[in-house]
Amino acid sequence: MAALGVVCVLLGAAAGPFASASSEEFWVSQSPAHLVSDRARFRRYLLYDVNPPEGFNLRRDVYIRMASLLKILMKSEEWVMVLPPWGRLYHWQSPDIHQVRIPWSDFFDLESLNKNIPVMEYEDFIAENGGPFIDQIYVLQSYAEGWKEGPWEEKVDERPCLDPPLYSQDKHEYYRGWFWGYEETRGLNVSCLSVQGSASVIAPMLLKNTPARNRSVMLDRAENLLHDHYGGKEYWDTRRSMVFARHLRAVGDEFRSKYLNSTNEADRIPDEEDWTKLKVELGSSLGGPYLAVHLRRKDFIWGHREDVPSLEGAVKKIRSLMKTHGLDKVFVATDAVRKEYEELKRLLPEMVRFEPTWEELELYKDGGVAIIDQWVCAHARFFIGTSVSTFSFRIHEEREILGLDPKTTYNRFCGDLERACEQPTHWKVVY
Ligand SMILES: Nc1nc2c(ncn2[C@@H]2O[C@H](COP(=O)(O)OP(=O)(O)OP(=O)(O)O)[C@@H](O)[C@H]2O)c(=O)[nH]1
Ligand SMILES: *[C@@H]1O[C@H](CO)[C@@H](O)[C@H](O)[C@H]1NC(C)=O
Ligand SMILES: *[C@@H]1O[C@H](CO)[C@@H](O)[C@H](O)[C@H]1NC(C)=O
Ligand SMILES: *[C@@H]1O[C@H](CO)[C@@H](O)[C@H](O)[C@H]1NC(C)=O
Repeated sequence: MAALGVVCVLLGAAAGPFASASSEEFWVSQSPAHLVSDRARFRRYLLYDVNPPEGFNLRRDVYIRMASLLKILMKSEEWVMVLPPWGRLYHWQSPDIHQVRIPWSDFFDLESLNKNIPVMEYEDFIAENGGPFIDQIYVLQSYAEGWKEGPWEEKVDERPCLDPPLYSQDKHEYYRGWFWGYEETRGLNVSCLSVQGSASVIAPMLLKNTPARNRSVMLDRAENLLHDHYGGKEYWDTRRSMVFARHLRAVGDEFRSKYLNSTNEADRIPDEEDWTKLKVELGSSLGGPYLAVHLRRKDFIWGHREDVPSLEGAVKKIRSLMKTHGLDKVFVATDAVRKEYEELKRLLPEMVRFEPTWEELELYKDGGVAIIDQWVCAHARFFIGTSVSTFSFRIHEEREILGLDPKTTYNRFCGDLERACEQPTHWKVVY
């Protein structure tokens, strides 16, 4: 039986060709078994994916939760995190641009990530594993009965799948699914786990499994696991390790200097590449001589939310902030659709925005452009964002890491008619 064959190959440290799949293009015929170090040979792989509608910035948060799980697993065994390729995100709508199977190195600095936990790209996993097979997939879900009265309890149990599974068996009894656009990937087994609690709740279950048969484990719908210690040292270690890719930082820096008269030296922003050595006194950084704004629109205005301003309201606030802080330049990051953006430009003609050429967009993709926007916002003397946008939250964190004064960071626009306009919470870095 085919499934058995795969198990044998994996047991044999991916050494030989795999008969029933040998005709298929994915098969790595030159198995690099002799190149694989002992450590690699015995380590186990943690893969994960997130509910498809979730955006880029929530996914960054799920990475932090998975990293904390990985740290727990590594206390008992050798594990490595396989980074889920980016793609098919709802908000990444630029036409004619290929936006699937994007490796993490397009957006983040892998060397920096690796200083926190061992990580590898999915394609490297395929090569090291000897093929695109995932031994065990757990689809995480809540409990059918919900959270009953009584004290909060952390638990995990194997349960029937509540939703129709997103994986279907092919004629070889392999499970096929989205797998980040890697159609050739197969799961050997899929089952559902009801979970309630933080990421660590699932660790005993993964450690109990026999490694030889469950070397690679994927947690799908990983957002169902919560943070172990939101805002604690471990949270911040992982967050700080999520340094943007060097080429995107370089584009952002060039833009700052060219259009906003902003350089690290003049802005008193530390020039440290290594996040493990970057520790700044809050308020010691000054930031560039501009106001930065994150105006989240699209679905935030379709819902007519009362905590989101009209464009007129936003521009009024922008003008007043520029005056108060003596800033004559304003950088705007926004997802506004063209028509609304033109209206904004009419109301605020002096605004500066990062507008990629088609070539640049193709190169950096929507995710890279969003990162450049976040980078420029993170370096401003004063920042104001949009209520409960994770995009704005990630900018807060970046500014906190850079050591800007919290007063210049935790600000948000208020809805035109909003009465109690509560401002964002200050989360201090724990080193
Ligand atoms: N370039 C750019 N893109 C933006 C901006 N605001 C939103 N976006 C895009 O819209 C997406 C939605 O925002 P995210 O924060 O990532 O999505 P989310 O996790 O659903 O979070 P919310 O903002 O809370 O909805 C982002 O990933 C970007 O692709 C912006 O200011 N600049
Ligand atoms: C699939 O995984 C479930 C849950 O771990 C397990 O009960 C079941 O025996 C597995 N099936 C196979 C064929 O390995
Ligand atoms: C993985 O481990 C579980 C639990 O120990 C087991 O039921 C399952 O059969 C294993 N999966 C494979 C593919 O062997
Ligand atoms: C740029 O900033 C420097 C101070 O860092 C200032 O001396 C200079 O006048 C500024 N240039 C412009 C064009 O605003």
